[in-house]
Amino acid sequence: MGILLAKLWSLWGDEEHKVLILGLDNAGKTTILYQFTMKEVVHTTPTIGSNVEEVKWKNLRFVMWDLAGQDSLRPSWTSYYSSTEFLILVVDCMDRQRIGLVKEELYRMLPHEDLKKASVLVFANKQDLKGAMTSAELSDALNLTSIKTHRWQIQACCALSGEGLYQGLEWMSNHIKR
Ligand SMILES: Nc1nc2c(ncn2[C@@H]2O[C@H](COP(=O)(O)OP(=O)(O)O)[C@@H](O)[C@H]2O)c(=O)[nH]1
Ligand SMILES: [Mg+2]
Repeated sequence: MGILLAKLWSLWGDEEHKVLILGLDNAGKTTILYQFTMKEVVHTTPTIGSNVEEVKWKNLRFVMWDLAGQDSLRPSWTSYYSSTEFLILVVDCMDRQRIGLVKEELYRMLPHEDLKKASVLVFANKQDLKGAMTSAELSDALNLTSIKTHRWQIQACCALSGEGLYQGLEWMSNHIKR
């Protein structure tokens, strides 16, 4: 009975879905989190090296962790991995020089035990800037089509205007694993 109730409850969408927002420093992670919370704000809890916010979308509750992306802080990402349902990788599409580094970080994360079940949403950010990589270019650069172990999606966006961000949320809501 308890299990049945829990299941019904989860169908009503009251469970939390853990989301990690990762990417190099300056990619636009915090801007994206801020855009999401401006629309459906609940509360803020800033902590050292990360921000966590609850984002409500439709009848779903996403708990989003925005982790600091500086070199020295990236190794600490693994301590946040457990029970992650979605990984949002934010990429600065003007930063062609560090795209190799982004790729390295992505393929370092994917095999991690705690991320096995996570779906990956790549935000090709800063599309408003002239000369930014398109999502197709970014997809090639990251070789996304080679990823068979995780469900993934790439979405072009501009975190400043919010363009594209909700398509990303929409994709996530459609890929909640029950
Ligand atoms: N032009 C442009 N700038 C952006 C965009 N998203 C973020 N930025 C800027 O990029 C810088 C880094 O953003 P931030 O969210 O702090 O990056 P984080 O280090 O990944 O958290 C800030 O100056 C933002 O205003 C975007 O879509 N277009
Ligand atoms: Mg930040």
